[in-house]
Parts: sequence; C-alpha cells; structure tokens
Amino acid sequence: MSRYITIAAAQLGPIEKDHSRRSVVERLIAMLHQAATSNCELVVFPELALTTFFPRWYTEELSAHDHYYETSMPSEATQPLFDEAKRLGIGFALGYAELTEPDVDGRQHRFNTTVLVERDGTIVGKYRKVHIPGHEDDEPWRPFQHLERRYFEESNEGFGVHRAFGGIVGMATCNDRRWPETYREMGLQGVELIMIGYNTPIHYAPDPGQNALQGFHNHLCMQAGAYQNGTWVVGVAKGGVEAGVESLAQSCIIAPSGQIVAQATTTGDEVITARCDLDRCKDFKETLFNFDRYRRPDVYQRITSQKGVIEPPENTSN
Ligand code: CDT
Repeated sequence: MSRYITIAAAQLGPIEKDHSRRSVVERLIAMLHQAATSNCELVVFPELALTTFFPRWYTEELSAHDHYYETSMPSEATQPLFDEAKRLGIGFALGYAELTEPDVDGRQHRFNTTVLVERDGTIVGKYRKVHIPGHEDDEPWRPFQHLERRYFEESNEGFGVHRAFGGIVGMATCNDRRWPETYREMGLQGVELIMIGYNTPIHYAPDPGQNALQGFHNHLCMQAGAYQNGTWVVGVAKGGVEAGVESLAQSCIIAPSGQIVAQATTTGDEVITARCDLDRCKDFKETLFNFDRYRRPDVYQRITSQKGVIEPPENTSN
C-alpha cells in the first residue's frame, strides 16, 4: 500500500524590519503558486514567517514589540494567503508570533506558534513552541541578542498530533528539533509527518566553536528524529543575512529512513518538494522501532521525573 502526499518546504530568505506584512504575504503566496506547479498538497513555511526575527532586539517594555504579533489567525494581513491556498486546494503550516486574548486574569500571553490549515481552508490546529532557547535579559556582550525567553512563554500544551492530510501529523518549532523528546512524544502517538520551522543564527555566542557545525547539527537531529520514530520530517528555514545576522538555510525533507530526499541549495526564498509515501513509516515503526515490542518505559523513569543532570556521588574510596 502507498499513501502519497506531495509536500513543499517553502524556505524564506531574510525579512527586514521595514518589510510590510503585505509584502511578506505576497512572497508566501508566490511560493504557494510555485508549489502548486509541482502538484503539492501541503506547504510548510518557517518559524516566525511573517516578520523579521524580532527577538534579536531588546526592549524594556514587551508591548513595544506587539506590532510583530498576530492577535487573530487568519489576521487581516494573512487572509489573502488563506484564500489563495483554499482556492488552490493546498494546505499549509505557518509560523507566527501569537498574542492571545486576555485570560480570566486579564493577562495576554505571547507564544511562538504554528497554525496548520487543511486543503479546504479549515484550521486543523495550532502548535505553541515548548522549548524556548536564548535568554530573558539584555546581554550586551553578545554581537546580537536571542531574547526568545523574553518575548515568548513556554507552552505547556505539549506535542499533540492530528489526523490530517491522509495521515497523522504534528508540528515542532526550531529549538524543539534538537530535543529527542519532541519526536518521541509524537512518535508515541503514531506520527507520520513532523513539520518544523526554524530561525537558526550561524553564530552561537555562548560557544562559537559550534558555529561551523550548525548545518551538521541541524540535519543530525532531524534525521535522527525521523529514523528513530519512523516518520517523515520537513525542516524549513528562514535563512540568509537578516539585519546583519546570518542564519542557517539548508531546509530539507527527510524520509523515515533518516535520509534527506530534498534539500534547499540557496539561502533565499526557495521551494523544494518531495512526493512522500506515508506508508513508508511502517517499514520502521513495525520492525526495528516497534515501540510496543521493544521499548522499556519501566527503566526510563528519569526522562519525565528529572529535569537536570544528577551525577553519581564522588568516589571517596581512593
Ligand atoms: N529560533 C530558535 O529556536 N533558534 C535556536 C537558536 C538557539 S541559539 C540561542 C535554535 O535552536 O536553532
């Protein structure tokens, strides 16, 4: 049996501070049209795909950056994307900054969110980023800031999956891709396709020795997550030099074997596609990674009961 779906990873090049939402949405729609020429049914856009990566700038008052957030989805600016995708019969995943309605205590919340939309225009679900990297306060020693922990809350909603696009699909966002728990949480729900948008600066200020390995680590974690859970993974970058900061591109589509089947070759707006057979997941889920047969959750208790490292006591005998 085969269950094919043709998927596009729509990589974005830089979005500068003064680029309007309207101009960005026009770029997204142009890539939607390009995907349509390859008969794609699903287009995956990057994390924070509507604006520049604003967490690189410190503001004392969070509200000074509220114009980077969407208070509804679709918003007025993104409605043309929703309309065109529905007309073309193409679904999409879109990363954006979400500012919620006030809760019962009158507090608004800020999340790094991805919305998933079906081919008929219905919203399948939202994913709010779980692992928030970077720092909370201005750190002037850095050449640029990575203030995600100032501008976004950690979501406690976890990694849900959805029956959509003829299979079981889930989402993760950027730093989530580096954590094996992300994939395994969805793997345990039978996920067949994980969509991941990212903004990854090449320069890692706490340890610049890792800069040269950014591309390697990007593929390493997504390929391992795909293979170890028998799932397709689509990783999509906002890459190139934005506000003087160079970010990784190398968007890719990864098979359940862990092999990359399509990869971007530029650092700008680029659509790559692959015809993905969701039934290939079974080759791995029903053999080496037959969870029900081989996993040992009885000896994995530390995974959920412990957060940081607890080393064994020092050996005092010598
Ligand atoms: N957007 C995002 O999560 N980027 C992080 C950069 C970490 S360095 C502070 C990433 O893991 O790619």
